[in-house]
Amino acid sequence: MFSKLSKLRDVFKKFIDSAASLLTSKDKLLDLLEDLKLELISKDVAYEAAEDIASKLRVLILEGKIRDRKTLVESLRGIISSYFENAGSVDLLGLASVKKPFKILFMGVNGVGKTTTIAKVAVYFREQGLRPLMVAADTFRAAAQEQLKKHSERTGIPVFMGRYGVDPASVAYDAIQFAQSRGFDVLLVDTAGRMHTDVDLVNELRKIAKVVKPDFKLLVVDALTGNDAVEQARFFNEAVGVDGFIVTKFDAYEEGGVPISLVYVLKKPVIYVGTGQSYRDLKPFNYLEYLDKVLPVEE
Ligand SMILES: Nc1nc2c(ncn2[C@@H]2O[C@H](COP(=O)(O)OP(=O)(O)O)[C@@H](O)[C@H]2O)c(=O)[nH]1
Ligand SMILES: [Mg+2]
Repeated sequence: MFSKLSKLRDVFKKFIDSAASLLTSKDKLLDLLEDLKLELISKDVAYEAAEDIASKLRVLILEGKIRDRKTLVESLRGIISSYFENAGSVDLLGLASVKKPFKILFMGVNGVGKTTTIAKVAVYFREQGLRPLMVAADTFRAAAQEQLKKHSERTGIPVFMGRYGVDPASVAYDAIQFAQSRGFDVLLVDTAGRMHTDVDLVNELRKIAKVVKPDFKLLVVDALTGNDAVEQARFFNEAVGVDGFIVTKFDAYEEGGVPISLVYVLKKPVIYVGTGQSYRDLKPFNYLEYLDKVLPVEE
């Protein structure tokens, strides 16, 4: 699932190598922590998360719990694992299979890969036996409608279109009636990713959320935007709430820290990652696999 992420891995490796040669001196070990913190931040680990990792390690060092390389790696893995565990996990397919129609609101800034991701999720759900309907509720840009229509033509997954400039909440409302009468299992609602102002965007999203009453609010972020992904997460979370994330462009992502930042700061799980431009390039996110890549137990 994770071919890249090499820069975060290098940071951890360098830290572990240095620390392993200084285990007899608590002071020297403690000195490494400030450097680790800064290096983590430079690899997209949010400041608060990097600080927490360093301070938890500090306690373990002072308590004499870091005895060898193995306990060091395990401690680090334990600290970061706890962030993912605290964020919980979501079986979106399972949820979508029991409630009909299951309504998912897709949110995200333009360009992150939101519309492509909707098509990927729709294809995945169809493969699992569900009937998805994509809803083009971004009526702010004419191109957004066209984009979803194109994905519909290529995948054969139906799309409910709103006219350009029409109230997106009314498009979403009509789409729900349509889905109910035609027996669709899942509604995947595309929303605007930018408007004249942030206030306009927040008001529009709130209005859509009020009408749609989504069963799940998914935020799509682009790994390559690094710390901005977390800022976007805060923004959408404050505006309408976020239940989970999809992180796109993982196939090209070297820095590596975005998943840690999202789960630490927002305490909501990463559900899927985008791993390419084709419809099949969507993978369930497994944090243990992610940790195996950035912080392997065996060196
Ligand atoms: N490499 C890669 N490209 C992606 C991924 N997801 C989306 N893209 C590309 O990102 C670009 C923007 O995607 P789009 O769905 O139009 O973004 P939107 O503006 O958020 O709706 C397109 O060229 C997509 O093919 C991914 O997981 N990996
Ligand atoms: Mg789009």
